[in-house]
Amino acid sequence: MTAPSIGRLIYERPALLSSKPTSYCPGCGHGIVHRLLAEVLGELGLGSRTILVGSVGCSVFAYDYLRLDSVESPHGRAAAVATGVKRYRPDRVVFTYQGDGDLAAIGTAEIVHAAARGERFTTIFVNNGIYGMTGGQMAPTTLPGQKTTSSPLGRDTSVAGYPLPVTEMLSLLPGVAYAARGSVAEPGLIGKTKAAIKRAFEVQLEGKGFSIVEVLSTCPVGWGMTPTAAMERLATEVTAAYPLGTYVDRARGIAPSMPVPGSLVRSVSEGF
Ligand SMILES: Cc1ncc(C[n+]2csc(CCOP(=O)(O)OP(=O)(O)O)c2C)c(N)n1
Repeated sequence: MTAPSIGRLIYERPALLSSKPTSYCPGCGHGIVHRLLAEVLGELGLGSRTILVGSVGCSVFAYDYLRLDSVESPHGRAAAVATGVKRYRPDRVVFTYQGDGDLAAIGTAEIVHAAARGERFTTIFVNNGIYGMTGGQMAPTTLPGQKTTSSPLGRDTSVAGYPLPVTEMLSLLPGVAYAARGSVAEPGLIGKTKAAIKRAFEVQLEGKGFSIVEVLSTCPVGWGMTPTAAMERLATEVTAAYPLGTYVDRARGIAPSMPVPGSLVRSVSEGF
């Protein structure tokens, strides 16, 4: 642990967070999420038995920043790799760390089917609404009207469709034991996001099924904003489109308010 003092603030680096400077831009949320993971896994005493399954995107070097065993996966395939790792080593705690381009575009099939199978790993899904690493192109999560390098006039839903609400969609699947959406927009929300990440790992330890925490995050460079303006946009416009909270925690009796597929079939047939 190091403890440099910044005025009255004491910054203690969690043991699972490396001292290596990251490649992240000023105002990017990946560093905050890394720190939350290091804190949670340290507090749960899981550092020595956790395997990070990395992905492709700005967080591709996460294995350098988190002091964990790790496996790197091809773009979008983290859920498939994690499936293999967890099935081979069920004694290990396994999680994927994926951006929205990785998880919600090229990796949609992998994440949906891993969740449907109820694979017993955890996914940390960092949604900054854009392809950050490759220069800020439109992602499936980009908001309607949002300008990106591949939608310079703003996302036109008549051409590019509507954003994918990944956490809402996955929460309908019975294999999903826990699904929540948090944010890095301000300290109180970061604390709640940390609690959600902790709960997701607890659910994995209990062997309940798949668990996911989506974390709404920023990409000031890709959004063409200052870090401060990006945080404000995250707290307002982005959060309005992607509501925060626990969508499913089946062990605690929190289930989706929308009918799950089985009950939908029943209620439709009963209704007619
Ligand atoms: C098979 C393949 N296709 C495309 C790419 C190019 N590529 C690298 S990162 C990336 C997007 C990553 O965006 P996201 O997952 O949202 O993460 P971020 O960089 O925003 O954190 C793409 C398309 C690649 N590396 N491999």
